[in-house]
Amino acid sequence: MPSAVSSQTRTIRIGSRKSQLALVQTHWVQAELQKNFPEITFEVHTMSTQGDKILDVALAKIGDKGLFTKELELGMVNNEIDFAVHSLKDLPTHLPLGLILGAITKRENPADALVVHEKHKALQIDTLPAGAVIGTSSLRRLAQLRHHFPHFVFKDVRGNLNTRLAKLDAGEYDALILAAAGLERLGMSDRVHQVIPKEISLHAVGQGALGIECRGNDPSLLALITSLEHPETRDRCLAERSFLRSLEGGCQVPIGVNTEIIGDQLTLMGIVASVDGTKMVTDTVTGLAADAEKVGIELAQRMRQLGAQEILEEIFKEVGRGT
Ligand code: DPM
Repeated sequence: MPSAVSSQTRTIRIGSRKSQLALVQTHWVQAELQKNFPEITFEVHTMSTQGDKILDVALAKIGDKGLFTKELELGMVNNEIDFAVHSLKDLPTHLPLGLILGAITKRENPADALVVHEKHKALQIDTLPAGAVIGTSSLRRLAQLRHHFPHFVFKDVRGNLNTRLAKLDAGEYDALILAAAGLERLGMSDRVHQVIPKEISLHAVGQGALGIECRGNDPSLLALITSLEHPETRDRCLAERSFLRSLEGGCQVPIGVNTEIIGDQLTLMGIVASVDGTKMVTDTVTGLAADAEKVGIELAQRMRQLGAQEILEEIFKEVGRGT
């Protein structure tokens, strides 16, 4: 197969989901590449994924592999698109044969954010009243928040960001927990009422970064994509993904992380929590950023010895293994 880049048309097809957030992200990638390679044409091709179609079922219950990525991956395998832009946290840690994670872009704030109904605007997460209805479909957020705030009522919420915010504003929830990065990218930073500190809740693996997935057999295409790589984000996210992969946790299990790089040292903190928030295992490993994946594996091994595996087995029994 001729390389996509050396082909006569020099048009590169970028695959994206259709959601507003996905398109903002993909258009950013498209614009950056266009700047770096003005002689090439970059086109965006949109596709719906299973996760876009099933909107009425709790995410954790669908728990399928690559809920937001599979159709785009098929598109690459079938040569309908050349690469795909994903929210890295939605990209499974095991990729289909022939596909690789070509680049990881600079991360936005990876933390979760509290978004409140107007009537609570004087309050913070630790002052919201008992019985406050908190909207989230993330088992990770649910488990960690339940641990600290057992007096809240947690309720599933699905749909795109605007749908969720509309439900909040209509009074269906007292507050939502959403990724700060998603709100920021959509120009809604003003809805970030409080950034949830890591002492309360660790973020998801890869949160706030974009992952560009491509075919592994096309070095000239890879060379385009790696122009967008952000080395520090890559090292942090590779450690996080290696931790998740080693624990065999999918993206729908209560596993959270925090990473930091100082000099050449990378520190990875992890948490595995039971869904009811009563059991938690947490630990931290520091190692060379250049050995990011090793740091992730080591943390997983240590946390397994501390009981993380038992907590995960319990959850897999209920919701399946996911990705
Ligand atoms: C994954 C989760 C959620 C998304 C689970 C988790 C949140 C689901 C929910 C794996 N993917 O975080 O524990 O709260 O109902 C998703 C969002 C973004 C990427 C939205 C969000 C934007 C932020 C980013 C959905 N995927 O988390 O509020 O790029 O990291």
